[in-house]
Parts: sequence; C-alpha cells; structure tokens
Amino acid sequence: MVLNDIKRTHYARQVDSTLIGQQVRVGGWIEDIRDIGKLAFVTIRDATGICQVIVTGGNLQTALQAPRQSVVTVIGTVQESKARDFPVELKASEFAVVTEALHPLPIDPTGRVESAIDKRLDARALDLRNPRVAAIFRLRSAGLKIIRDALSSQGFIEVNTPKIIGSASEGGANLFGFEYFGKRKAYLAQSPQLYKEQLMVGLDKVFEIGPYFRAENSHTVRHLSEFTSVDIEAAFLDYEEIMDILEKVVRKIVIEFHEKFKPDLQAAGAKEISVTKIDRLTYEQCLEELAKEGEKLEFGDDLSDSALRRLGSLHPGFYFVMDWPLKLKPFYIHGKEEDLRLSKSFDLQYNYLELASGGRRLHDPVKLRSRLAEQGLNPATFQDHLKAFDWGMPPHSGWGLGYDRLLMVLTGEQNVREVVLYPRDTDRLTP
Ligand code: AMO
Repeated sequence: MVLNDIKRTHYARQVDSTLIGQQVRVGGWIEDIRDIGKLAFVTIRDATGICQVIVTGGNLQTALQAPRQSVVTVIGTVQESKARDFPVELKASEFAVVTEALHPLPIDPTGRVESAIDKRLDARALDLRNPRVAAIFRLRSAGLKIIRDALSSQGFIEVNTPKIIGSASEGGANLFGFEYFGKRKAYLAQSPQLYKEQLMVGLDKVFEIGPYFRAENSHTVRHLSEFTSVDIEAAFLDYEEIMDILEKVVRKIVIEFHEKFKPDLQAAGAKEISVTKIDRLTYEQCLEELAKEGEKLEFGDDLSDSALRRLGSLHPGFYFVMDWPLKLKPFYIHGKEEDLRLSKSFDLQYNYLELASGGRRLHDPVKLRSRLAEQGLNPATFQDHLKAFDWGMPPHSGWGLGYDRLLMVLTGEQNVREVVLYPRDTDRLTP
C-alpha cells in the first residue's frame, strides 16, 4: 500500500476482530492524541465511527505535531487492543497528515465542550462531525426515503413544481417578492398549493417534497423562513381518507425509525415515541375541552399557543383537530355541507406543535371565485390557476406536512434549527 493513494480500504466501524493480522488503510480526523513517551494512542474518527491507532517510531513526531481534527490517512495492521473502549486497534506503519485543521477551531466537534446553537450554526459543516448531529441528518435522509416509499406504494407520483412564481399561493401575507428581469414582480412559493391542485386535472395522485418560503417575522423555535414540506394531493378522495394516509405515513416513519435506525436515534438522544391510533378531535370538541380547563374561546377563535399547549397535555403525542370554522381556513378549503360554518379541514398536532394541515378543496370554479372575493383576494390575479378548474377538475383533497417539525418530534429536538442543515430565519442568512 502507498499513502499517496487516497482510497480507504475500511471505514473505522469496519475495523474489527475479523481483520486481526491484516493491513488496512483508514482515513479520518484526529480526535485525540495521548502521548505516552515512545508511542502515542491516536483516535481517528470518520463518518461511521472511531478507531484507535498506535503510533511509534518515525510516525510519532508527525502525529504529535498534527493539530486535532486534522485529516490523516493511516496504514496499519489490525491487532487486539487492551483498551477498554476498543477491542482492536491499528498498529500504524504509515501515518500521514493530509490536511491540517486550524487550531483552535470555532467549535469542538466532539461535543465535549458544548457551544451555543448560533456558534454551531456558524460552523455548521464542522458541527456535522459531532456524532449526535450527524445522526440527526442520517435520520432526516432515512425519513424522506420512508415517506417516498410509503406514498409511491400507494400510487402517488412525485412531482416538482416551480418555486419562482408569478402570484401568491397562500394569499398575500408572508410572501418574499423580488424583481424578475426588470420586467415584473416574482415571488418565492409559499407552498405548492395551487400547482398540486392543478395537477389533479391530469395526474390523479401526486406528492412533492420541497421548500416553502415564508417571510415569517416569527422568532420562535418552530418557525423558519425556508423549510421543507411533504405535500400530497389526491383526486376523488375526501379529507378523512387523506387523514388516513397521513396517519399511515407518520406511523410508518415512527415504526421504521425504531426498527431500523435505533443507533442513530440513540446517538441523537431521542426518546422513544409511539403512535397507535391518532385521536381525531373536532374543533368544537376542542373548545369544549378547553372550556372545562378554564380556557374560554369563542367559536371562530383560532387555537392560541396556550390553548394548544393545554390540548397537548390532554392528548399527549399526535392528535388531529378537524372541522375548523371555514373562515379560519384558506380560500381553497371546502365547506362542510351539513354545517356551513365549518370546513372539511384538519391539522395534525404533536402536543402544542402543528405538524401538518390539509383538507378537501373546492373544485367548483364558481364557488372558488366567490370564496376568493369573500377573502378579499382578487380572482383576476388567480386567472392562471382558475382556468384549470374549467377543464374538468375532479374533487380532491390534500395536505402539507412540515418535515422539519416532524423531525423535531422524532429526534426529540426542541429547536427546528437543529434538524435543518443551514436554517434561514429573520436573523440568519449565512452560512
Ligand atoms: P400550512 O401553511 O399549514 O399549510 O403549512 C404546512 C405545514 O408547514 C409547517 N410550517 C412551518 N414549518 C417551519 N417554519 C414555518 N415558518 C412554517 N410554517 C408552516 C407546519 C404546517 O403545518 N397549502 C397548505 C397545506 C395543504 O393544505 O395542503 C399549507 O401551506 O408544520
């Protein structure tokens, strides 16, 4: 083996007792160096784990001079170890520093010295070397695959709709606008709402996993100005059927995380959560329960943060709130035929946290136009959207699930910024 070849033969996690006597090459970052005179114990971490290397002779000086967290490649023979934490170790024959790390680094990527989240986010790439943080992003990736598989297996096709758009998708509030080639105003999509509905004219069942952009002037642990959502839309399904789909997706991700990703959940410090049947409360039931708890709300009031916290303590874990007053819901939501004050809509909650919202949509273009006007929106600015409703629009329903918030729940994180690589909020636009 020659060291100027950068290829590894094994990841740190793969160096085990089956390799005793064999020569291997590992590459990673120096985590610790323990100098005991004629030799040094060097621990090397890569993306999979950590291994111990014994460095002696001519390599000793190289190892001792290398700043921690420098990248090294090591060729060594696997041998049994007397160390408590390592059943085997590498006896290095070659030890080369590939790139030196700055000393001191802005944060300690081992996590032994804790840094405030802002400091960590300023050095996010380095923060990912911390096994707890890396585990969160492995789970994030695994969750997306579970959701894609779950929806694909139910006949949904994945679509990608534009994020640069010509008019608001969720009404005018919270919209990022910018000049488009000096010719007109353009916006960043608040959601794929209008497009996913238009697709019902041809594609029947669609899902999209993509960014939402919202100029939210909120300084909370659950709001970002760019976040990821899983959106679905399905023709000829009513809202209770798509609640079933959402329930299935959430249950699948919880179960698969616990079945297949326990080590990552443990590394992330997540507590076990369970989902059996998700309770479905109507908005009016919630008002009654809240009144009994001394929290008096009138019909038509939104459920405040404190009301949701109370509901969360009455229904710990996941629960739906359905049949919201129509006037609290966006223009595209369908009313309830049996009670015109109400809508065929729902939110999925986890304790106080809203994870998803959705409902049956208005598919009748005449009703849609009058709802737009009722909500003070100009139907003329929705012309491109409305025309699809004249081409034979089937009845349809859908939801949008805030993926970052779901991950907060699954990993036990209290701040949405922990589960987003490079969060964007009112104060943070870099790195
Ligand atoms: P809504 O506006 O409720 O619905 O958004 C869907 C879900 O997105 C998450 N979310 C957020 N996550 C992080 N930061 C934010 N600022 C933020 N705002 C919302 C929440 C929320 O439940 N078009 C509809 C969906 C539909 O009906 O299909 C919509 O946009 O978890």
